[in-house]
This record gives sequence, structure tokens and C-alpha cells, in this order.
Amino acid sequence: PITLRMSNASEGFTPWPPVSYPATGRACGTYLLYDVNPPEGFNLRRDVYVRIASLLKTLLKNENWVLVLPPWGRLYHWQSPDILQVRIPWSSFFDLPSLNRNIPVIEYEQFLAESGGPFIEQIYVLQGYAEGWKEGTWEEKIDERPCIDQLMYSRDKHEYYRGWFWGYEETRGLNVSCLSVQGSASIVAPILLKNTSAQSVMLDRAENLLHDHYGGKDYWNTRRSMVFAKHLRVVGDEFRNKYLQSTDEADRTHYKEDWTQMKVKMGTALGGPYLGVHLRRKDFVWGHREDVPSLQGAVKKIRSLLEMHKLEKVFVATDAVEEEVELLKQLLPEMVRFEPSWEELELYKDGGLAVIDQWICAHARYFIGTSVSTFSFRIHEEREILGFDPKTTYNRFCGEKEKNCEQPTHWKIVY
Ligand SMILES: Nc1nc2c(ncn2[C@@H]2O[C@H](COP(=O)(O)OP(=O)(O)OP(=O)(O)O)[C@@H](O)[C@H]2O)c(=O)[nH]1
Ligand SMILES: *[C@@H]1O[C@H](CO)[C@@H](O)[C@H](O)[C@H]1NC(C)=O
Ligand SMILES: *[C@@H]1O[C@H](CO)[C@@H](O)[C@H](O)[C@H]1NC(C)=O
Repeated sequence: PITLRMSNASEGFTPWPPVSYPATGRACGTYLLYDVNPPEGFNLRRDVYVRIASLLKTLLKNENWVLVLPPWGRLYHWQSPDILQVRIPWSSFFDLPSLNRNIPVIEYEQFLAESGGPFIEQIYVLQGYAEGWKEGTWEEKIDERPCIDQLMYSRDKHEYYRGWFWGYEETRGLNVSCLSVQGSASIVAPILLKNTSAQSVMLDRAENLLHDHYGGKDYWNTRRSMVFAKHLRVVGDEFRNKYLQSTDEADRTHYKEDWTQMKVKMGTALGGPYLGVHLRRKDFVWGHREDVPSLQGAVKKIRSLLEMHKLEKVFVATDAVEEEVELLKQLLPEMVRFEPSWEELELYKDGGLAVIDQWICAHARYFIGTSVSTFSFRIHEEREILGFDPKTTYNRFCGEKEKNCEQPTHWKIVY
């Protein structure tokens, strides 16, 4: 049985749980689980959460469902030793009570504890249509179809399905089948409500679902509920204070612990007296992309921004390899970075360090990021929530050879 979590109702916010649930055959809540294609990174996964949350909201209009948060781990970009990087609960990076003010969520460990064992009754692997679609004939659809790719699940001697399951080897699936899907997240709702009676259903390859309404009110409610874990925000705030003369008081970036109570007028936030920079490197550079600058090009732009905005400090978040960081230090000796000790890496993990970097960039007076990096996009959103003037947020570096350097789209927050 799931425990009901209370939330405060406030203006424009649908309380969860609703006062009463429509009658269903199910005595208690059904568990929805999901996973994402292994190569996808931390910040795209955060976007998939938003899509799944909107599916869950659709389900909740009919039945009592709860979302089981997929543990973090073994992400392609995360470089520290594997032992640190599996079975990581969401509470390591996000504030669970805040998530719960949007939709009912539980950690995987809690699912194990309350569902009676490591069993997932039904797994649907989402995929496209083998035949693709002809131009101009887009329609939303979902059908049970033979699996196109080789299944990432294999059967054990008891006929159970074994798979990655976020590093929880003891977890077993009872049934796996494939669904071809073309459409937004809530297209799966009728299947979950009508075609299966399983008490725990997992959607694998959930990135195949599109947003119900990207940039709409539901999108922003879910996004706002993804409040970073307090301990990481504290680390970021202490760093801002100590190295960047940045405090919420002076910067006008007050944060309300209850996101449903936070509604800042655009342009209210001033930001700390520093330039925030996200320089995505690694695979963005290896691919020789035209929209990514050389380090020399990036530093030139940074210097001109410092001058234009009369700032002396620059905070740089980057995934650059060691040699590039060394070169960057020569080109930009005054740059400030959050360089974790081994203990800090162990404590916060790669995901936590990404959060700290994003938090500090989100509080800068002016921010510039990297073209089409989901890491930069998540910073845009954080700044939108804090109430920054969009001119100070939606900026990106241009490649030296780029002819038409289009700047990022402003996705205005909706309350
Ligand atoms: N700490 C830190 N980590 C970074 C930074 N840039 C990239 N990374 C790491 O590299 C990963 C980048 O990939 P993500 O942003 O998660 O993944 P993605 O969805 O592929 O995102 P992009 O490739 O940036 O569009 C992040 O998860 C971080 O672990 C940075 O500035 N600071
Ligand atoms: C769900 O059930 C309906 C009605 O029985 C059926 O027409 C449909 O094909 C099923 N869909 C899937 C994806 O199984
Ligand atoms: C497995 O799930 C599929 C899709 O819901 C269903 O058609 C099939 O009968 C199930 N198999 C078993 C053994 O329950």
C-alpha cells in the first residue's frame, strides 16, 4: 500500500492527493516505473522526468498511481569510479518533498520495501515504428508490435526477465513486450489504465515519448518541483559567498523552500557580481561541431562580456579534459571554478557536482552557455525560475566559423 503524502493547496495548483479517487478495481496505488536509453545523460534524463510526470498527472485523473524514481547510475559521462555511481537515489540530487508537491513519487528502495519484493509485473519497451512515417502523415499512435531491437532483457531459468534495473540485480520482470509509439507521453495512459492489470508497470526507453505540452504550465510546474537537494544548494551558496561575493540578499535571488509559493517577477533577480559560463567540451569538441568555439574563441568572448557588463569575476563550469583546463587557466588566469576534492567527489558524485556548477551559474549576473547543451538548457530554466531578465540568460558561444549564430530560445515561465 502506498502512503499518501500531503501537500498544500495554493492558487493555480492542483492538490495531490485529490480529495477522492474515482472508484477502481485496485485497492491501492499502481506503481509506474521508467528508464531511459543508457547513453542519455543526466540533463536529458531530467527532461524525460518532466514528460513522465505529465503522464502520471493524466493517470491520476482516473486512478491512484505513484511514480517510482529510477535510481541514477552508470551514466556515460560520469567518470568517477563505478562503485560511487550506482543505485543513487534521487534524494542525492533533488529534494523529494518538493517533487511530491507536484506528483506522488517514491524512491526505488521504497518500492522494494512496500511492493513486496523486487518484481516488476509488466515491462513495456517503447520503440518507434519499424516502417517510420511518411512526411506529412504524422499522427499520434501506439500499438503492440514485435520488438525491433534486440531486447536488453534475458530470461533466467525461472522464466523471469533479468536486465539492468539500475544496478539492482535481484530485480526481475514478469513480462516484457514492446510498444511502438509515436506521440506525447499521455498517449500511454489508456494502455496503462485499460490494457494491463499489473500493479507495477515499467516503461523502458521512455525518451521515445514526447512532451505533452513543452513550455506549458504543467511543464513548468514539474520543472519548478525539481528543486535541487538542499545540501548541494548550501555548498553552492557557500562557494558563491566565499569566492564570488554573491549572496541572495545582495543579488535579489531569494529562494522559497516551497516552490509552489515562489513566483518572481521577471527581471527582479540581479545576480552575483560575476559572469557565469558553461563550456561544454568533450564529445561536443570531438565531433568538430561548427557551433562550438575553440578555447581561444571562448576566452575572447568572455573578456568582452566582462568588459561590457563591468564584471571582474568569471565562474566557469566545464567538463573539459585536464589538458584543456590547463590551457584555459593560462588563457584566463582569473577564472573561478568549483574544483572538488576527492572527498567532495565521493560525497556529491558527478551528478552533485553538475548540480553545484549549475546552481552557481544560475546565480550569475549574466550567463553564457554552449549551443544545444541540455546542461546549459537546465541553467536557463533555473534562471527563469529565479526571475532573471531573459537577456542575461539566453546566450551562447558561437563557433568561429559559424555564419548564422542563432541564440537560444527564450522559454518563458508559466505559472
Ligand atoms: N560538473 C560539471 N559537469 C559537466 C559540465 N558539463 C558537462 N558535465 C558532465 O557531463 C554530462 C553532460 O551531459 P548531460 O548534460 O548530462 O548530458 P546530455 O543530455 O548528453 O547533455 P548535453 O550533451 O550537454 O546536451 C553531465 O551530466 C555532467 O556530468 C559542467 O560544466 N560541470
Ligand atoms: C488495448 O486494448 C484495446 C481494446 O481491447 C485494443 O484494441 C488495443 O489494440 C490494445 N492496445 C495495445 C497497445 O495493446
Ligand atoms: C505479456 O504482456 C503482453 C502485453 O500486455 C500480453 O499480451 C501477454 O499475454 C503477456 N504474457 C503473459 C505470459 O502474461
